[in-house]
Formats: sequence, structure tokens, C-alpha cells
Amino acid sequence: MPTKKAKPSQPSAARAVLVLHGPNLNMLGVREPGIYGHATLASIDSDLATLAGQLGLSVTCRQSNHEGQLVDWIQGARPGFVGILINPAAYTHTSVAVRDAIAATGLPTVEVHLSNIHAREAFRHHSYSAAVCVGQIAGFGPESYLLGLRALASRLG
Ligand code: CA2
Repeated sequence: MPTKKAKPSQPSAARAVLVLHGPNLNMLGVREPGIYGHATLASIDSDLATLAGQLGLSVTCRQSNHEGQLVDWIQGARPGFVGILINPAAYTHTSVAVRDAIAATGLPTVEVHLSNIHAREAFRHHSYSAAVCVGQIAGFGPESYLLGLRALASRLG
């Protein structure tokens, strides 16, 4: 009987996580450093990419000031992505559309915030999206994103 040739082992493709940043986060590090710090969105994305590599994941990072664009990206996350890390920014507190899109994907999603939204103005205390996410991490500055990615990795197993 002919012996089966072992297939050359191929590196398995990293599982891809979609990172979404909501409105005004493109101004990070440029305006209002007193509230949101000096880190730029580019530096956050770069740190996420480094951590993702260590976790066997990859990240695709996108930012939009437009609710419909965020909804389109969330809807399009399947089948290419295994999970979503999102800072919906102001849409956290206003958007049923973002919440419904997250619920509809069924992908594990982690919500993150730079600031502790629960220690700020009352209108920031409620999140429409948190209830359809695996969980929410808030108040650790840029580290919130890294903690969120670790939490998502842990959920993905
Ligand atoms: O703390 C967070 O990450 C927030 O999602 C940030 C949002 C805010 O509306 C949420 O309540 C909490 C605001 C992002 C605005 O980012 C800026 C960055 C620099 C300058 C101005 C705005």
C-alpha cells in the first residue's frame, strides 16, 4: 500500500478582529489631551497590532464619524472577522442602530472607552451597545483597548 505523504505544515492564518473607532476619535492626541490623553489613534492601532500578534490574532482598525458607516462595517464583519472591538464614542449613548447591528452579527464584541463614562456626565452613564456586547471596559485610557483585546481573545479561546 502506498504510504501517505505528510503535507508540509502551513502556518495557520491569524484570526482577524475588527477594531472600530467612533466619531471624533480621529482627533485623539490632537485636541483635548486633558480628557483623552496624548496618545493618537495611530499609536493605539499600532499597540493593538503588536498585542494581537502575541495573541495569535490580527487586527483591522477603522474609524468613522458616521453612524451608517459603522453599521455597514459591523454588518460586513462576517465572515472575515471572528470578533469586534469597538469604541462607539458618542454613539454609545445614542445609537440603537449600532446596538442592533452588533446584536445581528452575533460576533463576540467588546466595548471599550478611554474615559470612565460612569464617572462623567449622567448622559454618558448609559450605553445602548453594552448589553449586546460580551462586556465593557472603561477608564484606563489607551490601555482599555488592550484590555479589551485580551478579553476578546479569552472569549474566543
Ligand atoms: O471615553 C471614551 O472612549 C468615549 O467613548 C469618548 C467619546 C465620548 O463621547 C464617550 O462618552 C466616551 C468622545 C470621543 C471624542 O474624542 C475626542 C478626542 C480628542 C478631541 C476631542 C474629542
